[in-house]
Amino acid sequence: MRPSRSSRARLAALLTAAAALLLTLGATPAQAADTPLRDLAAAKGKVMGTAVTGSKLTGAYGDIAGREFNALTPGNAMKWGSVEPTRGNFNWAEADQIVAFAEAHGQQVRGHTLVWHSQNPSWLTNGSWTPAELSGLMNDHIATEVGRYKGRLATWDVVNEPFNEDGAYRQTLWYNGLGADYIAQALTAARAADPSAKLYINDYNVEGVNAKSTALYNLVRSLKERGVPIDGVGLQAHLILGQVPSTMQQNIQRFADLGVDVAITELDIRMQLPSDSAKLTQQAADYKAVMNACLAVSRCVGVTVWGFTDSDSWIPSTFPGQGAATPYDENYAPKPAYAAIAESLGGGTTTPPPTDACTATYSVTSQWNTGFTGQVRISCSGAALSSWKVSWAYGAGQQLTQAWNATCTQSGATVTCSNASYNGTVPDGGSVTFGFNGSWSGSNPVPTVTLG
Ligand code: 9MR
Repeated sequence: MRPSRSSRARLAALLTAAAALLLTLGATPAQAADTPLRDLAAAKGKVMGTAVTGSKLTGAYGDIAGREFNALTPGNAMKWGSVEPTRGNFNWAEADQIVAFAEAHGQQVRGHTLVWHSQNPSWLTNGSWTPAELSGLMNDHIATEVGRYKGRLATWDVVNEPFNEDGAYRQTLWYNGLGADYIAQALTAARAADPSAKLYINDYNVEGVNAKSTALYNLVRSLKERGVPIDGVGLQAHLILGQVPSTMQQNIQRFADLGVDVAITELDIRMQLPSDSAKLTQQAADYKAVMNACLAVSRCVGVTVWGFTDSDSWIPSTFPGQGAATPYDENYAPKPAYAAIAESLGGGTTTPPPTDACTATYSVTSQWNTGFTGQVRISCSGAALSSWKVSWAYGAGQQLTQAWNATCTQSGATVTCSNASYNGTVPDGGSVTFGFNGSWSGSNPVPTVTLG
């Protein structure tokens, strides 16, 4: 017999509850912070955003996007190729959906992106245009798209990725057709179409001080001098594990000093797969370092992650073998990076009671201008060890110089120490301590130590 409508509904409800329970159980290793990231960020007057895919904004994905973030960036929905696939035929469905979702959830929207060399419709890239035609196409596109959302979007990435790595202008449809002035033209058109939106130039590999970020800096300075409307720079921050540029805060500050805002617009931190606890610990330290670099500069308006879950990240398809770049895993369980973001924003995380009966505790026992001495104590209660290994990731560039009563190595930020020949045994109710010297500058935060 076919189940009745009501028994089918009950079955569906039961299955949903079971799925929710599984998700909850899956999430226990790294509990979500008590306070959503968006509330922590708002208390500091900052943006905590995520890129989203419109079709996914239901179920757990929609719940997290709405609960944890106070800003959304459409990952692809507002690109020219998405909104005008054939000339004069517009498709605003996904862009409209994301804007409506954001408005329903009290979130800002970052429009992304108007003038870029990539993800353009083929009718545009395959056409042959005089400079006047090209300029007309660009200005009309900006007027149409920015005008459609006038007064509703906080920010636009007006020009995306205008520079090569060496700081020369990228040879694009726009640069080749209109010269470098396409940038000023685009900004001017965007301002005319929505005077209340903040207008940005956005690029990657411009997070630290280097040739490319210096070219961007010089461009922004000259635009400001000329009175061209420019409100901010977006530092995308597609980063590699353990490679947060040490000059990031300094770089953010120099843009701020020009009188523009700065946003971290596309943060993700990729690693070689599979991930493991040492890599995820390092990643958490890296996320925290980026957050702290932004939080240290008042004109840094906030941070947007480029997808909040590993199931919605561009990394695996673009960098085969790499991934795990976002703060939530593929099953929506928060990773250590999530807790690191929450901590940087002043939140606490609810950590589950330790399941191991042996624990490792790190402490700094003395510290002077450039150096410090620290120790790790491994204690057992209700269990014992015959050998041990601990690891941690330094979050502020600290470097181990010497260790005693353990064998230690440091690779990037990650330190791994294992027992000496004579102190592998930690009896039930006993402890073993080893010590080390290191160097530091700026700050010397205590890392989280993993035993095992
Ligand atoms: O996340 C976007 C991905 O889905 C697209 O396939 C890709 C195409 O280039 O663009 C990705 O987003 C990019 C963003 O628009 C600009 N900065 C680099 C991002 C990653 O490629």
